[in-house]
Amino acid sequence: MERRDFIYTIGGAVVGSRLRWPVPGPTRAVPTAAQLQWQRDELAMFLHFGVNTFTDREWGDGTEDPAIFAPTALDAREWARSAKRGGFRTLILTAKHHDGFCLWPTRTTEHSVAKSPWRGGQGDVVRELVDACRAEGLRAGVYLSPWDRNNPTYGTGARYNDLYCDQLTELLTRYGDIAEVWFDGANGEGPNGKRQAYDWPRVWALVRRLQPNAVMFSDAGPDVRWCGNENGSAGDPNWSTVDPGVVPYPGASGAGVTAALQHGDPNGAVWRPAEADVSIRKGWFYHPADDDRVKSIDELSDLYFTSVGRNAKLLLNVPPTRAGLLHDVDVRRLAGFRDRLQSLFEVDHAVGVPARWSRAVGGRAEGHIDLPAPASISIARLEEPIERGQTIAAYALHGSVKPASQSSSGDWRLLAKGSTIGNAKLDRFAPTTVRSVRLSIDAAPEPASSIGIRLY
Ligand code: FUL
Repeated sequence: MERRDFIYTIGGAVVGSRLRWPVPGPTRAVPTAAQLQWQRDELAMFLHFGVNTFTDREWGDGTEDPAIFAPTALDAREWARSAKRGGFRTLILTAKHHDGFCLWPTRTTEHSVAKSPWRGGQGDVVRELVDACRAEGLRAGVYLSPWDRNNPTYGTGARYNDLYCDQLTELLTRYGDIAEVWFDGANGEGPNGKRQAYDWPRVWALVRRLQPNAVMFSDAGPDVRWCGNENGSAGDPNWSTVDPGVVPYPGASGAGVTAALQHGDPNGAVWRPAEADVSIRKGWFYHPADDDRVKSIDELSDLYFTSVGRNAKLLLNVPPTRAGLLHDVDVRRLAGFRDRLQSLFEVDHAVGVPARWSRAVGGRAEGHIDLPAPASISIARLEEPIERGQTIAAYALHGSVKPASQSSSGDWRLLAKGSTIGNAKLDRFAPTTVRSVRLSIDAAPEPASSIGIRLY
């Protein structure tokens, strides 16, 4: 058996240790360049903003007067700066929520910012968001609610589909690169409500043609999937591969849907990683009554572990106020969140340490790293090279106070045990002083090619 030692680098710097062994090329689904970028960004910010901000509601009914949309000091640059300070890489705006009010001056309906007093009816929130993102080096995304409670064509089938595609066309041709298009599966129409038969293949093909580098989000992807809840908590295990037949369209219900969204499928033919959406506040829209219910830094940091740390991406909603600004409390929490992550992940004790693997047979493998000196660690970050797909189904991480070569079986203490790894798996454990760690891969549908290990 061939024996090799490796370290690996990202952006030119040695960032961790990597156990690596030779395997044939991947036969499993792999991400596109856009999906890879999307996941490596780790954090995106959601901005729920619109007439609900002014009515204090979560779901508008579509009868709102556009004149109520009157932010007094809207500053998208402030949103972008706060997002950047918090470590977020993409901002996704509710260009249209279920109430049908469009935050850009659309030709498709009168129900838009063009009929509001804001900026004298000349305003365009999507434009301001996109410009702010460009200025801060961030990506922009749009949420366009399929469910529309204002438009008279909603429920007619083809006519609404035409209108929806026209709205998408405006959003995807007027503003340059859009990184993510978010399709919400919600539809609260009761049994007597309108039923719209969406033409999803047409919608997806349109987005692909107009913005080939954008990822599309919905329950059913096609590029990234909902994680099955709105708590920011991805499944464990969490495979980035899915069986596309289980959730064929956004909002689909049925046996196995929730489990498929939460966990993916190790044998799934399609790469569709999970996005974990959650609000920093109780609601998605800004409500003054929620000012003392903003998630704490501890809670935000926990969310990082249950989303990014479980092979998902975190989409955190931070809703602008009626002024059109992020609330001070939220802004402080975002900065505190970033500072917390920075301090937790400041010192990687595995940086530059050569990793040795001792066996790689079938789906099983084992390797170790020796640290230069004993170190107290309490977090492990494991990483698969997902550009080759995702394969690990079970692992265990042990630590010893002695170098691996001097450790007998009684010296190894279990630090963490888990199932999937994917882009990142974070495990927290009681602070433990170790000189070496041993990683065993106990199950994998295909042998993994390498695993990154970082120890904090
Ligand atoms: C849900 C919507 O009904 C909520 O209002 C919010 O937009 C959330 C992100 O998705 O389905």
